Amino acid sequence: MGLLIHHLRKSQSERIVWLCHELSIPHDTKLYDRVSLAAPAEYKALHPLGTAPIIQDGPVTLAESGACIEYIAHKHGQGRLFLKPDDAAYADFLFWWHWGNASLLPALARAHSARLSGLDAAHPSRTIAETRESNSLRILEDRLRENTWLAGEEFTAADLMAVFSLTTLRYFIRYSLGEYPSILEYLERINGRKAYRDAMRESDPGMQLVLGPEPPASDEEK
Ligand SMILES: N[C@@H](CCC(=O)N[C@@H](CS)C(=O)NCC(=O)O)C(=O)O
Repeated sequence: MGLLIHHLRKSQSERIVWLCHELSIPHDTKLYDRVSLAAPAEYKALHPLGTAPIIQDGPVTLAESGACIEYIAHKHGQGRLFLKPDDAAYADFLFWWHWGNASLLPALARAHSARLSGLDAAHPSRTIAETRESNSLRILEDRLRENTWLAGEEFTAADLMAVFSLTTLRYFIRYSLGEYPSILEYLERINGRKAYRDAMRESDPGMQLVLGPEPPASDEEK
């Protein structure tokens, strides 16, 4: 069996389909619908973590975005999209590569949960969460004002990791990017990549891409 991407619709596993398009890596994609926002039982049975993405490659079954991206890029893509230690932008690359899933997404999710839970706007748990959320978007805006891609001049896995939180995630966590012109220009550059558009068509056929300042009107909540 070759590389199989189990894609939960409108989820982080879109990153894996996008990676394969960027690197022209042959793959199959199996699509799953959410059940009350969660992954269906069939999906959860694939791996103890039970969250998207999950990939299979011969005897290997792997979950967790970072692990799946590193595995595919190094095993099937000659390490492309990962800068090497002798690259001048190596430290920047490492920071932004980890930041996307270790800081940005948790900051957005935590602030969203604090608001959903009805916590008073002045409650420390909410103010801390919302400060991290706005700080995350602010440092991203500052970075992209001066740089084409997150690591600098070169599109890398760091971009691949960050974009979901700025786009499809906004079907569930509806926040505005209206105050962040450099992030919006960056999303235009992302949409200029054929691999991105092809991957989105493959992973979520018919889905409206979320690239503008305002999130889609939707009933979905996470
Ligand atoms: N840190 C994990 C998070 C994965 C995750 O939370 N995926 C969401 C989709 S965006 C999911 O599977 N949600 C459905 C569920 O939890 O049942 C990763 O990056 O792979």
